[in-house]
Amino acid sequence: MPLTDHDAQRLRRAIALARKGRFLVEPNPTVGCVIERDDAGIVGESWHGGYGGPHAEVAALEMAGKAARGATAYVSLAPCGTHGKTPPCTDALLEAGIERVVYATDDPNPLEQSTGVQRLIAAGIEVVGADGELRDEGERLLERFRATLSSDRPWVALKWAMSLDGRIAPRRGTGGAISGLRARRVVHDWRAHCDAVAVGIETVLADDPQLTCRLEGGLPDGREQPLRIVFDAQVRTPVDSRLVAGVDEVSVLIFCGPDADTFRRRALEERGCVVHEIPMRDGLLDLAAALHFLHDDGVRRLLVEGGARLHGSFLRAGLADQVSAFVTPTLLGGTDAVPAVEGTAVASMEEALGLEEVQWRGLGEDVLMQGYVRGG
Ligand code: AOF
Ligand code: ZN
Repeated sequence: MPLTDHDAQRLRRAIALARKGRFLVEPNPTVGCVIERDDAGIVGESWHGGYGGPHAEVAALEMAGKAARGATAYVSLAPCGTHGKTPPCTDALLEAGIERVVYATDDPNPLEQSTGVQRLIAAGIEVVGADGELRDEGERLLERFRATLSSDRPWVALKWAMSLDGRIAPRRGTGGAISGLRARRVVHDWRAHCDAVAVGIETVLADDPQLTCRLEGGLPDGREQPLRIVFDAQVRTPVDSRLVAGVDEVSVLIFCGPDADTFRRRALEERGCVVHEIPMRDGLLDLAAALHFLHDDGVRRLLVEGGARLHGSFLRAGLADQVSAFVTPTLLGGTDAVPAVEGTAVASMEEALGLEEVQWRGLGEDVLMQGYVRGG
């Protein structure tokens, strides 16, 4: 049976919902889902809202509860039939008593190969895939996902909080929170929805960060603390830092250069840190080599939380995929305050690095601005 006009309208709604997951789920696809019953209208709708978190269908089914029995599920992507970080959506749909599934486009994940759709059909569910314009719209949601499927490095999200005059600290070597409480809570949620969090050694020395997710309600269901990473060419991470102090609970990986001090390296290893040597490139750690290593280790989403040098290096190497910047209404003033991104500036506005699909929202007094790095 082809799609009705009503189906098309609901599928469009699912596609619009999917976009709410932008900047939160990559390298996973953004997916939206609407659940509707002929007699009761829309009983549930949601989207994939965090990497490693519930898929769109599962979130929408949770909202629908018992009302999902006998309903149609509209999904922007064919429901998954395999077990990734979360159980297959097809199981959840069948268990909830969904009788019809309408989806916009197929999942290009080679692990999927329509297993979800086949299982639904085998279970006697009516499954309808869109074609034409609607399928194209669904496909457009997957552009970045397709690119990441063949990538051999993790998705890299840069995050910083800066004053209104674009500074992340008053002076080199100083730290302290710039953004407000609401913004900081958001960051803890991001830490729960990535595989690893990275900083540069200067940030460790200035802030002594823990880099763990410390949400009031604890870690979200099924999530673990992210691996904590320090880019530290000379292994200067202090053995009495908070990172090292908590290594038995949450792992620490330090990337060092070939001429790192053996004594300091051994001291960190004895404390339980993993120290991995990578080559240098132009006097700095070779970030591409580090990312390949992380990808081999199963890291798919990496959150980079500073400092300015590390941001600059990722951007200059073309290895950053998204920027998420909190802007706070304070002024640090002066050229000696630390800028959000260090390195040599572009020569002219024409060379400036632009962001795509830019989105902003207020969080208390702060503004969160996010975008995809062009060509990232
Ligand atoms: C869906 N609904 O909302 C999404 C899907 O590791 P996991 O469990 O999050 O699985 C990730 C894979 O699941 C991803 O590569 C893609 O194939 C599919 N994404 N599928 O049914 C969703 N996000
Ligand atoms: Zn799924």
